[in-house]
Amino acid sequence: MNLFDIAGQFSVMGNCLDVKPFGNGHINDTYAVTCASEGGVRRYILQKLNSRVFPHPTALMNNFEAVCAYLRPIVKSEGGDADRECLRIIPTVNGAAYYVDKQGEVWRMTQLIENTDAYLIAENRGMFEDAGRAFGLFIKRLEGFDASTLVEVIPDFHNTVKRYENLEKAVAEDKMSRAAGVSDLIEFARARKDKTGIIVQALEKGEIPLRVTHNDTKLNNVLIDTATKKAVCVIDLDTVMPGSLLYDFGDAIRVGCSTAEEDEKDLSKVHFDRENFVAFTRGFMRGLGDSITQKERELLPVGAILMTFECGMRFLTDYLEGDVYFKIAYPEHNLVRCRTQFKMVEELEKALPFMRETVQKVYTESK
Ligand code: ADP
Ligand code: GN1
Ligand code: MG
Repeated sequence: MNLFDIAGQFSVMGNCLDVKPFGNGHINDTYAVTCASEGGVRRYILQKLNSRVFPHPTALMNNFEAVCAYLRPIVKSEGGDADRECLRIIPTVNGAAYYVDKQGEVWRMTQLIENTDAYLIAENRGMFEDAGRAFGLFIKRLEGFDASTLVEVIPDFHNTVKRYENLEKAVAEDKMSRAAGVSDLIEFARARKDKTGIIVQALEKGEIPLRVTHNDTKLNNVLIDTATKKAVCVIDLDTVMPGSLLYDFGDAIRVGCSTAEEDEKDLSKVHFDRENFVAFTRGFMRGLGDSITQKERELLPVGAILMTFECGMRFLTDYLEGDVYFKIAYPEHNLVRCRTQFKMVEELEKALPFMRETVQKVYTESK
């Protein structure tokens, strides 16, 4: 089946004129579909779900639909434009939330939100601050959502202790005979083993609340208005699950406070951007308002370190396992990504006192 036939399985307006690859996510295959009817031209996002990462599409799409349905009236009641600020699922011609092709691949469609862009690196601090506001607001808006109705699509997604165990398992199995070449990185991870439980234990002890969180808050998962450069819509809802807001804060800092891209080969370019940290913290706390607890505030800087460390471990694990999870463009891609993450961990560790002061300062300013 070609892409036009697959697009034709959905309730689009008019005829499909064009289907082309779009965006640069690491997991799903994403296409922009252009359709024309007498009413004009409309574009849609068509995605082939990564079935290895997401083996239970019904549960995933139920989560996705439930979150969108919950957010829409909230956005409207706040005077927002729900068609721009919330994703809308386009059902199949049979009214289903997704389509399964003859190879068993799962496809879904959403409306393409026009006049927006996704950024790998923020163009300026204001943009990153507003992305922070959008991610904070996303959590705040979902505060009343019953987390127990969401399926944990990837169990232990941000369980850093388990991510560490998975790395050790990959080292022990060493399927690709790559471990000897990365002993420095394995040692780097081992030296931080005792830190891996901080968030998990805080959740277990009830010191911080379990919330509905996004769990994948890199900058290109929020669409930015082309003209105003303001954050319009949080996308990539595949991993919306019960979690901690420290995950969302930390993962965003991991990407947005690095002076280089995730796969920069020259590590001398990878630094912690302090001003970006101030900007994001300000935006995130504004978005959350009173929702954030004192203990969560206290742990925000640790969240940044742990999420960066965890992501580095995931890239390293995937490299050792033979690149079976993240899309790669060349054989060492996951290794390069791991090195940038671990460099950022060092940068963040050095900046811990600064991050703590900043959180306190931003909080005091907001009172
Ligand atoms: P992945 O899980 O692979 O990261 P995403 O859902 O994040 O997939 O989509 C990949 C990219 O496609 C995004 O970073 C963004 O550039 C673009 N994109 C996704 N959904 C939309 C949408 N509804 N409107 C406009 N662009 C979108
Ligand atoms: C993946 O889907 P995407 O590209 O937004 C991954 C995240 C990682 C990120 C690293 C479902 O995000 O957890 O942090 O790559 N998503 C999943 O860039 O594993
Ligand atoms: Mg994405």
